[in-house]
Amino acid sequence: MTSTPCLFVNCRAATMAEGAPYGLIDDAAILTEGGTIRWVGPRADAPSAATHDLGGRLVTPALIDCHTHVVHGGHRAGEFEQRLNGATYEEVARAGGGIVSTVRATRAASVEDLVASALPRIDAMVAEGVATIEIKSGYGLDVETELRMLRAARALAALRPVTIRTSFLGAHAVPAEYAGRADAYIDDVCLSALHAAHAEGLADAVDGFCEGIAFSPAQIARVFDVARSLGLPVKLHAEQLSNLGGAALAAGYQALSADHLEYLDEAGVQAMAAAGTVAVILPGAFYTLRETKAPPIALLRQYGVPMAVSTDMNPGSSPMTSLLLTMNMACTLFRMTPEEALRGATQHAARALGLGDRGMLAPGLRADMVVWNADTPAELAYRIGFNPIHQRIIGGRA
Ligand code: DI6
Ligand code: FE
Repeated sequence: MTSTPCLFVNCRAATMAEGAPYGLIDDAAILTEGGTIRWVGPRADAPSAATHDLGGRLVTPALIDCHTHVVHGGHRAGEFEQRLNGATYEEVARAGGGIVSTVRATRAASVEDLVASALPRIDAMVAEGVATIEIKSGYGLDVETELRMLRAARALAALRPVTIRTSFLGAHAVPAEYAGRADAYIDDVCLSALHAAHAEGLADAVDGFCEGIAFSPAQIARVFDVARSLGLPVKLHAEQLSNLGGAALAAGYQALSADHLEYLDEAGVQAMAAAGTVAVILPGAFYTLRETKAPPIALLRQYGVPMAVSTDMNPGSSPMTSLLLTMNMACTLFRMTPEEALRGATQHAARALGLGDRGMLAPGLRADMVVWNADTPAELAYRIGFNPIHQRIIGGRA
């Protein structure tokens, strides 16, 4: 971390401050010191300090991927291929595919294995300017493996210039050994694992999957009650495949976010707006599952619910690491604007993680920034499969 003040000049800064579109400052200067932004504004008004010329390029806050399952064992390319060769969902499941295959592979993996397999995916994210990544457990579904996943997530933070935030997702699926006994799974495994994860400082938040194929609102509420008693914030996979009222349930717990939301209704939107819960939009899963019902973007906009966008990186429904492509998909598939997409990968993603120290270029916030070979911020969502990154400045360090 460099503590000498540095003035980044000759750049267009998309500060994401409210007021102007993208909070754009055309000929901007950004003063950093000790890993923190001290001043942002027009270059003509800048305080004097040693300068660093950014060649007229675009600068944004570093990107934030606020919903990932990037730590997991194995992959599911085989079942992807089987399906495209005509196998039915049932045939794939009978051949040991689906989420259970990821659980099997994750249980067989050591912390070192999980770290090694996640690293190339983390690197792909970092290469696109992502500097904060949320990582969930949820493919262990037994106490030890849930803890191993979270330990692997924590270990990754020491290996790359990223902040990792963990979410305990013990309520992701009912493992085969508890088939038909979801309540017993919650009591015997999920809540024990949550207490153990909290005791070891492994969980920054608690997540769940509220869905017919996963857990009911009542079961999720039991997990959230324990989260609340431990002082942990919650978030929820809600309304992805059907409407069970998960978003309103989460909002009732002042959730940081409700995620997916394809089947969200107006009452759910209102509950989220009242609670200040962020809507995390996940177009990668929508695309992979060939879902046809889009989340209610216009309603979320109308009620002023902040929208984040994220990869949902996971081996089943969203084997995608590109947050830039996610931004493009949010625009093309869901008609979000390029500005909403960029706010969704910066300012609102930070809020979805409860992080008040990043996501914008403003005094007092972390100096996590990305310099792009781009003229305008809309280019970030506009291009498909192209990475215009020029440079990362993490903790003020160029
Ligand atoms: N929503 C999903 O789509 C996935 N998990 C979740 O909470 C599916 C995860 C998988 O298939 O591995
Ligand atoms: Fe997910």
